Amino acid sequence: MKTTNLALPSKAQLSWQNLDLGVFCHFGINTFCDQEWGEGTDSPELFNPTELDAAQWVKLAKDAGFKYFVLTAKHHDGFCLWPTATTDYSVKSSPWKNGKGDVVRECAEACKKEGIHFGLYLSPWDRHEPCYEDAEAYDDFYSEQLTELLTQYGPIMEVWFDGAGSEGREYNWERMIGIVKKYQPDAMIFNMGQPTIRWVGNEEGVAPYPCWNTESAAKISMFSDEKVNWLPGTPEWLPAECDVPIRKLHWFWHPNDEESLRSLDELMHIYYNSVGHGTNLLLNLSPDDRGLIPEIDAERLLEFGAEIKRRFSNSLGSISGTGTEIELSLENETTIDHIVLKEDIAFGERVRKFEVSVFIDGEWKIVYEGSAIGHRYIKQIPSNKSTKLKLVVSESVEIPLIKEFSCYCANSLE
Ligand code: FUL
Repeated sequence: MKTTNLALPSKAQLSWQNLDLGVFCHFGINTFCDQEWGEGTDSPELFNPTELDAAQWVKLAKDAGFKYFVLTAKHHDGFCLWPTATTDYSVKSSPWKNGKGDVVRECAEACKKEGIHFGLYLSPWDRHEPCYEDAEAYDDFYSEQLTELLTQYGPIMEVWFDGAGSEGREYNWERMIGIVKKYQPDAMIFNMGQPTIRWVGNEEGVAPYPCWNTESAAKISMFSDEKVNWLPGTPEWLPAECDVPIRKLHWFWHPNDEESLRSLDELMHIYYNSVGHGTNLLLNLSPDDRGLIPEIDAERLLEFGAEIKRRFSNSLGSISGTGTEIELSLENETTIDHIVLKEDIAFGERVRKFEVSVFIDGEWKIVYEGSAIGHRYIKQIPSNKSTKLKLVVSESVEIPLIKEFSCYCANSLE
């Protein structure tokens, strides 16, 4: 099959896109200071979770149906959750486990045990480290931190480079990317240097529609309209990830903040607009100062996972096919209120325009007209009884390869 003009995903990107759901985990010195952005001046003495249990965090993610887990090994405050040799500003200077603990290791082991992928966030911006002022010295420092993380904790599936605070700053990305490629060649690289996945451009968990997999310009951070200056060799295929906290506006845990927990409806809205638009969803959980995910957050996550399953694990009918017209016949007349479409993106994103019709009262009625299908497109349609549906692709680049055309009665409020 000739696909010369189409951007194609790498094998690693394809596997990553198939994961769909990840848990982001913000935990660190901020957790103990009721703050989001520490200045790097808080004493390590404050870091003292009394019941830290990374197994609880990861098992929860797994039980809710999430497939990967990304931990903030170091946030902007510079405090390291592993006993790095690069600085004393870390768990080793804290009272937790008498300075002998390693949160990164505990998470890595829990992920291994639960069989879910592990990723790490390492903030380039470091408000504690004195050598941050000296670009070259800091590149050495950061390279060493990256090397430690990528060589001591087993397979790393994603490296999250946050642009916040680094607006206008140049790091030696060639060097950093070289380190990732050397030690974790299959790891996804988030949004900086030579990324393999990109930021969706907001922290609402909402991807635009269409959200093509080939967007070549993304913003560096929430705090700048600056475009990211990516290295040559950045792949054309660049799927997006939607990162969003389960507690509105808060990435770290704060006391008495329960009311900012998103409702199930809000989470489902996020799901339709992220996974339903073909991106991955990286939903943030914040362990509290005990070192546990608070019970209400844990329950909400489980409810969310259960609701996704309830709506989308029993299709009424499903078909795959090649070409511009595909019909999906159902065994019995059934109420339909959702459609799910997927292209075989291993061969690129081909569909540019399509419509879906439902056979109602003896005639075909168009219920939806769209543009992108890509990895996945979920759409709620007006609820109708029918025995068959039709997908017509009116514009495409090369022959459409539809991996899945399915319908559901999810009976949702979305
Ligand atoms: C932002 C950071 O400033 C937030 O604190 C958080 O880490 C979020 C994921 O990215 O840019």
